[in-house]
Amino acid sequence: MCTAMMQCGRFQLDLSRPLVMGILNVTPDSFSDGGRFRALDDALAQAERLMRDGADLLDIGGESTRPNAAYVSPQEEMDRVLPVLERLQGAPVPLSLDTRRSEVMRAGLTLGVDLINDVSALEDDGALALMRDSRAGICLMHKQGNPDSMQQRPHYQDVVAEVGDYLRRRVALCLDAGIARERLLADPGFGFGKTLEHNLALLAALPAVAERAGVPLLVGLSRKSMLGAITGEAVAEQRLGASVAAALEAARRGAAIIRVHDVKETRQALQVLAALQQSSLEQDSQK
Ligand code: 7PJ
Repeated sequence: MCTAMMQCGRFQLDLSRPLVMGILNVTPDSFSDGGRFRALDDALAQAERLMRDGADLLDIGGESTRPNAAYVSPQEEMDRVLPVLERLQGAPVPLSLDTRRSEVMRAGLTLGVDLINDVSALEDDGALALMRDSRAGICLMHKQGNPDSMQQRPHYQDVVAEVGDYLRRRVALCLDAGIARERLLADPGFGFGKTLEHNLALLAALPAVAERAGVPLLVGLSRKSMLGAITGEAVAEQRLGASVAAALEAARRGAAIIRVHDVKETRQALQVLAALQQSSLEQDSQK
């Protein structure tokens, strides 16, 4: 468990229990004549649903960073996410923007996003300075290679040490730039240049990763192909059970924020875990 508070734009987040971040992918609906308007309406409806289901944060992304994903230009990325952010301004939960491009970050910050979730850990030119001058939270994620090729030959001597040390270096860079530690999250980046064995080693050793990073962890395991590899389920949308199990194990190993597609189901699982942990504590104190 994590005792920290986190500064996240308009919000101070209490990380003493794991929070659920709902994923909102904004991609154009190519089958509809409605085009962008239809995509915007769909995204807003999905945001409403995630919040109704109990999402503690929303993570809005317009560029797929999945393995082998097609290239999306920065302008296209902005055309997708900015109208959604504009309409969600003032939302009752923190709005996170999933982007690795500083120009997209800049536009998002202008619209008041509370968190920048960067799978490149602020490696893009200008990203660090931009974040220094804002009050948004930052998630620094590890990846090996780039999404177009990262799953070809992932290689590590000691995946837990290397990922943990990378995160520690990115945290140090932020601290040196004058960014408060309370604004930072780190993420081992499940599936980003990692084999199944690497992913499992990282999940099993999550407390060691957090220890090295020195800030609370955000983890994303929802529907990922590692869960397909374990279960044999080829269809991502059919990996709900595996996703909930993975989320629960991440929470048990101290993850502060869990990034998921299925908010309602994940929350239920976390509520059961919390009730059990509470009961264990009470039994221990009666001994
Ligand atoms: C992650 C992410 C993740 C963070 C994606 C997918 C691929 N951001 N963005 N962590 N994954 N922080 O959801 O399958 O694991 S996109």
